[in-house]
Amino acid sequence: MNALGNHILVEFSGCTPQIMNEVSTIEQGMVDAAIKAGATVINSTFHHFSPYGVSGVVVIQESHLAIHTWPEYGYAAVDLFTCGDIDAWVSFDYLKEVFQAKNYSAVEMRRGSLSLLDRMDFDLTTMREEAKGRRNPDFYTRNVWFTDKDDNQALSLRYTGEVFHDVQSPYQRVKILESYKYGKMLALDDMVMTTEKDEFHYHEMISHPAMFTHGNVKNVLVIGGGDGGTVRQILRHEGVEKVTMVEIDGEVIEACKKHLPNIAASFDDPKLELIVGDGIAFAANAKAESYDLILVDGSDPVGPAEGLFSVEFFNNCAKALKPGGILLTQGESPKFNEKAFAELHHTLADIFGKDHTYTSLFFVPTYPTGMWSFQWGVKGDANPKKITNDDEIEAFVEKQGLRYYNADVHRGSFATPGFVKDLLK
Ligand code: SPD
Repeated sequence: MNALGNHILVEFSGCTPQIMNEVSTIEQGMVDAAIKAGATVINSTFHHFSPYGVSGVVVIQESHLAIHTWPEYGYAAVDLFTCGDIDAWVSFDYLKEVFQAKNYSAVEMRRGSLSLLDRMDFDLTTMREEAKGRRNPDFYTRNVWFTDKDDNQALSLRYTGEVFHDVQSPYQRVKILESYKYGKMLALDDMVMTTEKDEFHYHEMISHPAMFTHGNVKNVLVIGGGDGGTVRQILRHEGVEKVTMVEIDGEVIEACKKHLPNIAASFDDPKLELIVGDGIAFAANAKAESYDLILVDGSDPVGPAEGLFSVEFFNNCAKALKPGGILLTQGESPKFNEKAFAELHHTLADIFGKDHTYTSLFFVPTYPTGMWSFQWGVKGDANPKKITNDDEIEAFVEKQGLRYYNADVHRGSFATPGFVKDLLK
């Protein structure tokens, strides 16, 4: 070859969109494509973007293979840059099959034309000696990332590439992945919902503060909450007589029962009535003044959960609450979804009255920005900021082995930073 390297710039189109969004399939395909061409793989780094798109590089001893995908266009831009005797067309042929590309084109160019370069002599001895102590291990490390993001911010979790469950339900894409730091996690439409290791932050805070504010909850309605974590916490309270849970997507329940059994641990509880159905319609038809507590444990306001942020839905929930009842809903993040956060607060303030509307903040390390909220509407005079039952709370915390909630955290969760106060004005 009269050049240092060979660069093939490939356009794959008409590819299967699902494959273009499958980071582990793409990574494996790229690594195998390198190996099939006779290259030595040093390292691979791949990243999945939410809701779709994958970027990654396989570094080989003979240069690199790189890819960027646009699943929504069934398109992948691939670079096959090799040097030495590697025939990257072997990689090209292989990837064409893996991606099920209907159309493809490629431009090949030589890089580093030897007729234009002069070789220079230089002494490597000292550099080699210095480098001995800092050699990288000569095996390739998988580096696959899951990203939950909007246009400007993201939260990424490194995961093993292992996808235990991946089903497109009639409502959303239901995935269970294995993250390194937080264990198995549930993602809906590529947004993190819960993980084995931090689920207690969210599930303790959606349930116990309202339970201890009310003080005598017997009949609970949970809308959403398909992973089962919320009903599990509610059912820790002995005074609860009945929990009705309405989850629209049975696929979420099944996936969590199978792969997250410690969270989905209470679906067989005799106090639970589990309804796989539309929570919005359920609230519209609910008997007036029948629940002490309504918890809305939905996902973000896109896709099937959008209606869980509407005025009509909250009006129906308010009607279904008994006097003195409490509504608490997943309130989004004041740092990530400022608009949804503020609008939700104002919707509840219009329905319940400004003085009966509260916002609690808590920390979830696996949600973008980490700062998340629950928003409250109280049908009566209970004030969650003014609890007096600390002893009862601490005894419960101790007995149940809670790890996030306690009386101090209860009060502290209502402390609002200035920028949050501004959003709530
Ligand atoms: N962006 C994440 C919002 C998630 C709300 N629901 C989580 C479900 C946990 N039961």
